[in-house]
Amino acid sequence: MPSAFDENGYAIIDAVLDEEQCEAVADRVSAAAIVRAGSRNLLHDAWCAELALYLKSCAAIAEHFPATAVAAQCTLFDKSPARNWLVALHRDLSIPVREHIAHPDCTGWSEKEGVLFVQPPLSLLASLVAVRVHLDECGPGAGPLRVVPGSHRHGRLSKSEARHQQQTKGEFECFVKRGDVFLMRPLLLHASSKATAPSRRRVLHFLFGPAELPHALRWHNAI
Ligand SMILES: O=C(O)CCC(=O)C(=O)O
Repeated sequence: MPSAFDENGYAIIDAVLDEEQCEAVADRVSAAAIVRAGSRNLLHDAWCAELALYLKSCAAIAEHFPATAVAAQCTLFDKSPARNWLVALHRDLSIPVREHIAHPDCTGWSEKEGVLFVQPPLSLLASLVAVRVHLDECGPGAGPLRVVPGSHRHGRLSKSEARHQQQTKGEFECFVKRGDVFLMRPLLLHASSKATAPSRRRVLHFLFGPAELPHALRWHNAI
């Protein structure tokens, strides 16, 4: 029987990090932000690679992917009224890879912060799991992620089909406590609004996937 995660494409896992762990990770994040202009390549830092392994060791997270899965990316989203943004409804279709491969199923090549990204086949995207570690409580005013339940199960979607999904299925607003994890399929339609409260919403967004990629693609970095 499919799990609620398989059906909905998301799940909240309570208290993955305790207060002390949150504080320690938040300190590392602050230090990393000082030395690094970008925020997508945190997995190169030892503390972040260690956190990825810790997440994989948590049964409530690990049950959602194979034991051989690897962490392939960690992005920091640090939202507050001072550093604010909104994201329109979309799915995450690109993965970071080591080199260019000429194959018709590998499209949409791009480069961000010196890392090469590609849109791999949908079958691979469907197997990925994003693990979002919340370092702050996230309520309605903090610009939480909004997701369209079950929208990851619908293959390729045009803009109008995505809007239709949003209208018919509604949205789930991801309110969590500090230390909680929000698990989601990258193919889940998601968006977020600007923060309106005097809050801070720091999220470490890890991407987990299979160690071996199709068409001789290789992850940019894998832990
Ligand atoms: O956390 C956010 O506000 C945006 C996250 C997002 O859009 C993404 O991971 O693609």
